[in-house]
Amino acid sequence: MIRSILTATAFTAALTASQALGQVLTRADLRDGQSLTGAWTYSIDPYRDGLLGFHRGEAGVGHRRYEDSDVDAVTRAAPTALYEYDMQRSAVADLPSSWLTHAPQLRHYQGLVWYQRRFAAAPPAGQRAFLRFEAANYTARVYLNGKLVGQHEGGFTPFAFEVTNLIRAGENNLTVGVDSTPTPEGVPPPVTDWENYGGLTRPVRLVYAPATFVDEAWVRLDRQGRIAADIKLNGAQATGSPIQVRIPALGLTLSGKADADGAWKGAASAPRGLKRWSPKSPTLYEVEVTAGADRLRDRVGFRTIEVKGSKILLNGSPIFLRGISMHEEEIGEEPSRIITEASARALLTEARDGLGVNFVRLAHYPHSEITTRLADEMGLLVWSEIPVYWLVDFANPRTLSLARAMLAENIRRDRNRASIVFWSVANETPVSEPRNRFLGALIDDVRALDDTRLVTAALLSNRVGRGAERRTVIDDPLGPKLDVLAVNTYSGWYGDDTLDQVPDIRWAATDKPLVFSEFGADAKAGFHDPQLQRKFSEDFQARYYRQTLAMVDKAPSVAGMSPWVLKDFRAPRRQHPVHQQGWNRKGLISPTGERKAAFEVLAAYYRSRAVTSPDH
Ligand code: GCB
Repeated sequence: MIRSILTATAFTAALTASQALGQVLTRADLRDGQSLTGAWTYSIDPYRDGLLGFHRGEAGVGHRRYEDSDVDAVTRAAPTALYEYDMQRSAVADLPSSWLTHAPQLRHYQGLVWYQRRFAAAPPAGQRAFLRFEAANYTARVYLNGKLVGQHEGGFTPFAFEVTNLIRAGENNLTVGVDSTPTPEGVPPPVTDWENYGGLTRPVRLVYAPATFVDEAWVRLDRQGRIAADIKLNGAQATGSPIQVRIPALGLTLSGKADADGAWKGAASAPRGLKRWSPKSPTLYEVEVTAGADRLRDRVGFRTIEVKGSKILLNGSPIFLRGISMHEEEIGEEPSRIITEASARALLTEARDGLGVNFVRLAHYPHSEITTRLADEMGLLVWSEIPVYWLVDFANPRTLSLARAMLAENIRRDRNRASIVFWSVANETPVSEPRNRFLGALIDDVRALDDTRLVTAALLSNRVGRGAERRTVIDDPLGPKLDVLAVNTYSGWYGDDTLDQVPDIRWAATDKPLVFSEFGADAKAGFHDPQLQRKFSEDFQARYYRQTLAMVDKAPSVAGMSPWVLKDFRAPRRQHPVHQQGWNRKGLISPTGERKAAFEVLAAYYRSRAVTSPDH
């Protein structure tokens, strides 16, 4: 790893001090605009010279990658000029993609990379222009035509900056400095169990909208069973502007006028003909929101999700969640977090049609909008989470505001996705007072932003009692604040239990639904050891699944599971030279998609579950 003299913490502190987080610009993926994906040039900047000079003052002219200059022309005109970069003649990368695969020497690079794209624009008269990034990992500074337009921290949620006054008719120069360096006060923290894919990993677009436009359009079936809409306009003409929400296939129109804040809420009883969204029939309706000159469309499914005792009810009937966890990493030898519709479809299809799942846990951070839209279409229930993982700096107010911003960005982005049934606020975080307060604040935020979904967190469990009384309990003080208890458990892989003991591990009953949010064991595809059944063999993993499923079957209150994990994924902590080679091998399929023996064990289990608890 290449190290930097300006610490990453100093870099992000400078970011947040100078500029607030960007807007989400909800549903922007459906707006008119111009795609800026494709060829960008890039330049690494391990010492962050493009930001600060060698005595920590202003960066030297010859280092400022973001300037709107033609380095070659400048140095021809002034032979004394010294430039130590030239973005126009730098290497070219095809974005979106992490930089880890741009060139072999970048495979382990963590730090700052500058990207530049020159493009022609033709801004329509009277329209506002925004640059919208679906994600940049981890911090991003965005410059248009040499001017800083904004900065954002957080690698998995979208942000947008208005550039109406900076965009030029004709040639434009967009430069983005992306720094992947994790910081102790960031979210996620520096130590995780997945690859830190630095870069512009999701699409970038120039989006146009009228002077007053629909900035938020949350449309859903509310808790009273009505179709409800919360609309927020942005622009000088917002106040008093007439708003219409139409669902033509249902013959439904809601209308009203924006208040002084540009906001309006409306609701109407759901028409009798409404077909509710479910895994069995994932019906989506065209929804059209109009306000003044703006018209925004979305495809929305309508369903309810609630908890009754230890059951999860979808549209009023109990559903068992036959799930799988997955990382955002495409199938292939050298993944680079390139999520296209095809790569997302390949993962979700293997989960739904291969394993027979009706539920995916999108771990451990918000996945691409492409994936959540596809889940809507394919009828997959979704667990969505933010990367409050292991040990974040719970006592630090800055870390809390960052996590709250990410949570809000994620919820605002995806509140219209019927597939999403859980918002999860954390994964395996150690219990402490500051942590309980931190997560408590996040849970309150979820409830304020969206009262139509369930709140959960992946917790840890404890063994209590002796002999016949020995059982596993979830005694996390966060439990009472959650709708669904979720637990990660690895007995038989980590810890001292043998696989023979696993089926007899007893779980205490809970008064809420319990989801086994993770269990799993590593196996290197192709390594068989039928006799000894050593760890890392497919045989061990298959037996681990059989034994763990027997345990799950005996546990009371179980409403579902999402074993760990669909596919082997890059994990720098995993360096066994024979079995792991930098991959977490708990996948049911290998990096290139070969199914391991345990795949069929889980698939067979889900086939039998689908008979006893059919989807509806
Ligand atoms: C966990 C974590 C997950 C890891 C997994 C493992 O509990 O939540 O991120 O990858 O265990 O493989 O150890």
